[in-house]
Amino acid sequence: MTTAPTIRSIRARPVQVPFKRPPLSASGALPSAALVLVDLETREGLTGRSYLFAFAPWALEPIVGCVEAMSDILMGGAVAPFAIEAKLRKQLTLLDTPGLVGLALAGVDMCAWDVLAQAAGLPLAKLLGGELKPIRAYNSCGLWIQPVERLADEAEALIAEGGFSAIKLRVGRDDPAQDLAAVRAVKKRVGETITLMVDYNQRLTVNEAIVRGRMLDGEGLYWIEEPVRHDDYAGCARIAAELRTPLQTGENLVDTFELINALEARAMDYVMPDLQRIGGVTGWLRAAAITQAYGMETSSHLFPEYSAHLLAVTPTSHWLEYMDWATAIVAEPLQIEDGHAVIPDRPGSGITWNEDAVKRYAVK
Ligand code: SMN
Ligand code: MG
Repeated sequence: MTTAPTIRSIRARPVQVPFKRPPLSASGALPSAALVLVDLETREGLTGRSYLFAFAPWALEPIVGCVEAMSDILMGGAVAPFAIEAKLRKQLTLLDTPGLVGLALAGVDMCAWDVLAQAAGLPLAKLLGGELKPIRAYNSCGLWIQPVERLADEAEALIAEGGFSAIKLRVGRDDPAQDLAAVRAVKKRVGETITLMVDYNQRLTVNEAIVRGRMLDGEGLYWIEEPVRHDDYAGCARIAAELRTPLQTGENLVDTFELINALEARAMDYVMPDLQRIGGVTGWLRAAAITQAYGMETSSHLFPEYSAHLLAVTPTSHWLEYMDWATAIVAEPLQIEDGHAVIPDRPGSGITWNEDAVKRYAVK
């Protein structure tokens, strides 16, 4: 019998990476990609790697603190994700795990699975029982809120970046007519063969979402994402029932308990769990089993490097959200070919750091 690798330490490093196209959603701007790089080192010399998205620079240090506390709890224990999760949840019961603590937990979980896949000499997708098939992706790295005249050129550029057949446009401008003009400008340039999603980033009220959704219903959109508060499941259900365009939500669902609540409320037509909110690889696997049981098409949110592996073992796999936010700091960025993510044929997640870039973008 072989023994599981043993945790020596877990390190967390904050970085602020510049965006190629700085995000401006209907719910605000992001100045830089505030990421926490997590390294789980084992006594056997393996290193599992993941990163977390802190949204705001001020959230970096608290997340680093959470990971460091978890390192103290887990040091000397086995790299066994389910056991790690049980141990952390037991110790954190009184604090509870949603929020920043939950992000740290997910980051540690991803590292643990990375180590297991490396120890087995297999890409994570294969360790989980999948194969290295191309994963259908949409390019989400642009089309932020900006003057309508600029959108068509950017849409074309986004498609050309990896032969994408799908792109996502951000909407939720003060003037609904400008959103309609944005959709039409992009559609006119890219044509009907390109799949176009839109994302409101929770900007609207339920009644606004129904009115604005009806306005866009005839425009051939593939989905309308997060029109209202993500946790207003009853409101989302009303919107989904009123609109012909499918409603997409899920990036803010914390843990599989909330996922079930949302699914039971018929709060969406498609779902897109976020790896760091759903509980890392372990949480994703549970979520994928649940969304399969609900017959719900399942897309990813951010973290394309891990999501590509996971969509390969997701029975109702739908679309991978391609985001290039970690591209500058990983040594071998995720490749996109013909609009599909290429799962790297290397042991583990495939993430290693470009240490020069990490140094350059380190937050002191
Ligand atoms: C999004 C995610 C993270 C930051 C800004 C915007 C957006 C998406 O909701 O789905 O990509
Ligand atoms: Mg979104």
